[in-house]
Amino acid sequence: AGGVNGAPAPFDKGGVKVALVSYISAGDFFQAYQAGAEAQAKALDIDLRVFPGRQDAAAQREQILQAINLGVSAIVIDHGLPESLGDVVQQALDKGIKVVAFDVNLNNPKIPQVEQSDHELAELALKQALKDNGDSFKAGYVYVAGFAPLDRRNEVWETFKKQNAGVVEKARFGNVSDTTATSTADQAKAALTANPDIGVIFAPYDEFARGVKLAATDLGIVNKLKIYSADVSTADIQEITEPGSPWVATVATNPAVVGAVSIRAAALQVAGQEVPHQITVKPTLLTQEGLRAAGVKTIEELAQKVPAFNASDAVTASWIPQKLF
Ligand code: SR1
Repeated sequence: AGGVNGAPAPFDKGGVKVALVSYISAGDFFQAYQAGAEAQAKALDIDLRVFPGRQDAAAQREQILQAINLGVSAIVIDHGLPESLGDVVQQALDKGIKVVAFDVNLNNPKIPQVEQSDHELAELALKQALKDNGDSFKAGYVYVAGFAPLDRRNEVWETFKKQNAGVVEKARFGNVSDTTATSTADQAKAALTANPDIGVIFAPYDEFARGVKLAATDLGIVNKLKIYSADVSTADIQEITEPGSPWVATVATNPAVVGAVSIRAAALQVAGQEVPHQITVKPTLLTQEGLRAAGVKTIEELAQKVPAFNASDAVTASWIPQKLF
């Protein structure tokens, strides 16, 4: 560990221990988020300890206790169930450990909350659905309650239905597990078979959208369905832009940038510097048409064309290296 030139203590010496404790690790979004956190940690000469998530609340609690015992200076908590985290997070704070929460509402003024502006994300996706389909359509909706970003996106969906009486939710389904896409595909198949008049699916998580696309392909109905989602990855871009794909739009940040922002929020707190309570990384609407026209095939190519995919100006400081990807 050599430290970072010009950085305040303890980053001038390097080797500051930080833990990243995730609830979910499977899937493109979470892998890219972790990669971004690792890149930012490396640039700050942080000794990042990654605790992979297994969708297991008890295991996540145990991992937070392990991180406390390791003597970390900060813990980034990436998703999770707030009811099972409150007391262990309080133990960390009581020991002077700084905590950052990404997409989990820990409701503590000492814990900055990172999010992707989920209301705006859902609004952009649904505005595109209206533009493409008019204000009267039968919809399927993919949702699992209890995940902060999905709950925030759900608030927008509920308002959207009230404002657009012609939009009818015919089916609601969804699953979050280590097999989210395939389990959601099984549910989607049943929902689409029972409701052949569904023409639009709001699936605000890329694993959900992938599952619905799988179901539509198996049922041979890709040409009568349009899928609107959240998130993006290189694999998603390929699925969106392939000929005949029903996945017509997504609204997304670069998850690697969100991971980097989470580490910066932890580092600034450890250095004794101010961090806003609410830290937002804004998403961008990406349509199938736009991606095809731009010839974008990977997230790296997207980052070259859309500046927001390269970096965020949230929680920066002159001593924090930012050119990571
Ligand atoms: C189960 S929650 C999944 C969401 O978390 C992140 O906010 C991603 O955007 C993903 O859609």
